Amino acid sequence: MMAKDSPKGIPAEEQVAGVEPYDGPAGGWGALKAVALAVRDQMGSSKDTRALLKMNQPTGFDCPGCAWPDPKKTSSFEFCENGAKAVTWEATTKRLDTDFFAQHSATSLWQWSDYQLEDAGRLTHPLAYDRDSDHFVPISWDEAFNRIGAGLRALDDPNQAEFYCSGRASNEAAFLYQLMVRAYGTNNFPDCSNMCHEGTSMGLPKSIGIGKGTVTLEDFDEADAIFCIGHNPGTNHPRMLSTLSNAARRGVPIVVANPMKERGLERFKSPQHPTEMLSPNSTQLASAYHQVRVGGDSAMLKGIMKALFEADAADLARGGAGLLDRPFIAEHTLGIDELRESIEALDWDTIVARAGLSKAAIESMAETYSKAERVIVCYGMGITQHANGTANVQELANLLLLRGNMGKPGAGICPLRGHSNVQGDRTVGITELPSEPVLARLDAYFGITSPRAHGHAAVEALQAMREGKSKACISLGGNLAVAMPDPDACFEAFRKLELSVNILTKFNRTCLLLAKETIVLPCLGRTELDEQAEGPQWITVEDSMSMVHASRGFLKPATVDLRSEPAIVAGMAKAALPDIDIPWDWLVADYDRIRDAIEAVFPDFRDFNVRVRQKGGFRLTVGASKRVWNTPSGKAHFIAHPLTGAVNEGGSLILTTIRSHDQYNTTIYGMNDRYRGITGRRDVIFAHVDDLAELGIAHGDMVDIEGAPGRSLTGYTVVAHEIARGSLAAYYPEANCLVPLDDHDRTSGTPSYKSVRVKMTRSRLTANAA
Ligand SMILES: Nc1nc2c(c(=O)[nH]1)N[C@H]1C(S)=C(S)[C@@H](COP(=O)(O)OP(=O)(O)OC[C@H]3O[C@@H](n4cnc5c(=O)[nH]c(N)nc54)[C@H](O)[C@@H]3O)O[C@H]1N2
Ligand SMILES: Nc1nc2c(c(=O)[nH]1)N[C@H]1C(S)=C(S)[C@@H](COP(=O)(O)OP(=O)(O)OC[C@H]3O[C@@H](n4cnc5c(=O)[nH]c(N)nc54)[C@H](O)[C@@H]3O)O[C@H]1N2
Ligand SMILES: [Mo]
Repeated sequence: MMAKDSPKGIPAEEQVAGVEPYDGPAGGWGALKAVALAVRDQMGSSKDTRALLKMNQPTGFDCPGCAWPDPKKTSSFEFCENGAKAVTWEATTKRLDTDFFAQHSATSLWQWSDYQLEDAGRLTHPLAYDRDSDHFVPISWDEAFNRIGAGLRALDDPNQAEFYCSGRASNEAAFLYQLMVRAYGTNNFPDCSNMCHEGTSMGLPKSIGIGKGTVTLEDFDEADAIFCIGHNPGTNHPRMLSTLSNAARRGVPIVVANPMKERGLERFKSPQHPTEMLSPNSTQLASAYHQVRVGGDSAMLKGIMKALFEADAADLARGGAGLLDRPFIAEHTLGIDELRESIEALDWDTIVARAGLSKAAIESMAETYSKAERVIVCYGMGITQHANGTANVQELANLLLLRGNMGKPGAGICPLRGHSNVQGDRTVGITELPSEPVLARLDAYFGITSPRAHGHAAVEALQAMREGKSKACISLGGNLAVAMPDPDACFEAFRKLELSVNILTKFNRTCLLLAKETIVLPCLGRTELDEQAEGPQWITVEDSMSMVHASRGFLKPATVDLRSEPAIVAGMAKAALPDIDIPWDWLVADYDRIRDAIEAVFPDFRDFNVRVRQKGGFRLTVGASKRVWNTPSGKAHFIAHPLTGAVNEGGSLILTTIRSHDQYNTTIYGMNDRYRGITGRRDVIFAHVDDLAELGIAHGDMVDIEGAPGRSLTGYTVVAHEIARGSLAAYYPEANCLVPLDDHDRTSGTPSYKSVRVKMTRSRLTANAA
């Protein structure tokens, strides 16, 4: 059948199924429509749609979508399409009841896609895999806990168990979890931060004495330049677009560095803004958009600093005061000379080639930077998920320190965290590298002896499981096997286990990697009312800006049989540790008691139960925000790095893996990626039109992508896109098969999800498809 010309005038012969450029702004009516559809599909006419109105309100629940903070001043509903999707998919009326598992065998469910599994609905009962029938069968909570306890007690050594934590868990659940795990005897805490902002957690303490961002939301009102590097807020932190558009309206330059043109960084029509919604207008966001090559950030940042040093020298030569903040550097920092020497040693040709940006473009970034008195640098996975992720983060700190853009209003560093409480989980003890003072206080409060040896982060955990050294894996949330790189290695690792336990709201593919004993425990989500022995409870979370606040679910739980995460941890702990005298039930009966314990172990939570009851909560101490540098020297450090980052060699392209607009990590809500013009499919590769021409490949052709030996993606459709030369992009988790488990940042352990060296050729499947 002949395709008709599209409404955008693309001739029929050039049309590619499911690919059509998107001309609109981010947000706008498209966002409202997407929410309406999600509500209809997931919640029908349920009255629980009122949940959407209580998201991020002082008396409501914290949005499970992302860790962007809430504007304290607004009492009105802050609309966010992807937050709304996260809520509707949790508050769905669909259920995975016992009939579902009676109907579908584990083997048949393995054929389901992530989208189909997620769409099937909420878990309702504790389940265990029954090998004889190949079905998951319902079991009682007591039975589940007994089996888990027996499995953990059967191991020769507590270090044979891995305890994963995803960033959805509340402070209370995570704290109780680390208590159980340390009382059991290990520091094996692979956590989703290991795949995400570990470069921040490991890199920033060396630079500025804390592994967290230094800015607050109010700082954005005072900034006079904002840099957005390697993050896609239109999809992943949509509430940030309100902040960015307020800044843009004030005339603040917003400088973007991203290999892909992302609509959410270009234009925004705010659903909060009735006049904007009703007019053809939208707010222009980026004032300058630099399509840095994938993996080219190290070169770009060094280039900006080189241009700054050169302009500084020129200014001094003219008799000016220079462009560096010399009093700040003298009083607060160490290492400037080494940094300067390392940057002066680099030549511009190398910088330009490696960054994929012209010298003029890099100089213009330096000029915007040096003209502003107060600069915020925001960044995400485009910076951290590389073999040089930690170095990248430290280069951002170098750049900010050169002009004293740390610890003053309107300036600082802003890592965009992923999961809504990933930062909090770390704060309350989910780490494989605990500090001695923390362990000493934990031991004193609970009368236990925590292990001192360092444990496993995510890559190490999977390697230990694969080698048979670790035999049990318990996951508090998440979809570890699917989120990790290298499914061949990671799936095999899970299938070797003696015991695999997943505590989840929804069933996912990690549950289907069948261990000797495989148990799935259904838990309450953020939106739901949590009733414990002494009444309804609420939890706390910490956002990207170190604000700790309360979150109160109020919807009727999906079924009566669900338990809260703290209650599940307590149930496992009692079964696994019968001889340890911790009053688990008493702690869970009233979460204030867990918060008191958090305060005892982490003194920064002083008066926790009082302060968190104040509207908006409180901010944890961030020394660097006040120019207090908690480094061994008491100063902030410039850290000189060699030029790093993936290089296109021998005709290779560098592939980055990204999120579509219709997914939450491994949770696929739908097959569209509206702002990138993709509808109904995910099997696409984005490429630059000139790279395609060089390879003799046309837009819409079917291609194969070859990575390291034995790693390939076949039969993908290539889409000409506004992406940097030499760079490709594909969706995660499908493209994880191209990322070797061993290819990670040696400092942070973060997999190189965003710089995979590949070759692209016309597909060998083409003949069959035609
Ligand atoms: N709706 C929704 N919200 C989410 C999530 C979700 O999946 N869906 N996930 C949550 C989580 S856990 C996280 S960590 C965050 C992730 O939020 P982001 O950090 O925004 O995550 P990504 O989509 O992986 O990629 C970000 C951007 O990096 C760019 N990029 C890729 N490679 C490079 C590079 O080499 N250099 C530079 N400068 N840029 C590059 C991509 O083009 C993309 O625009 O979002 C959180 N919020
Ligand atoms: N190639 C590639 N791989 C990546 C990335 C990438 O950019 N590229 N990003 C990485 C990043 S940044 C991250 S953070 C990881 C994500 O890794 P994970 O956090 O492990 O994965 P999610 O997909 O967020 O987890 C989804 C599951 O969480 C469960 N869940 C949802 N809500 C709750 C809750 O309230 N409680 C509990 N207990 N469970 C709940 C649901 O059952 C769902 O199946 O993926 C990483 N993997
Ligand atoms: Mo993340």
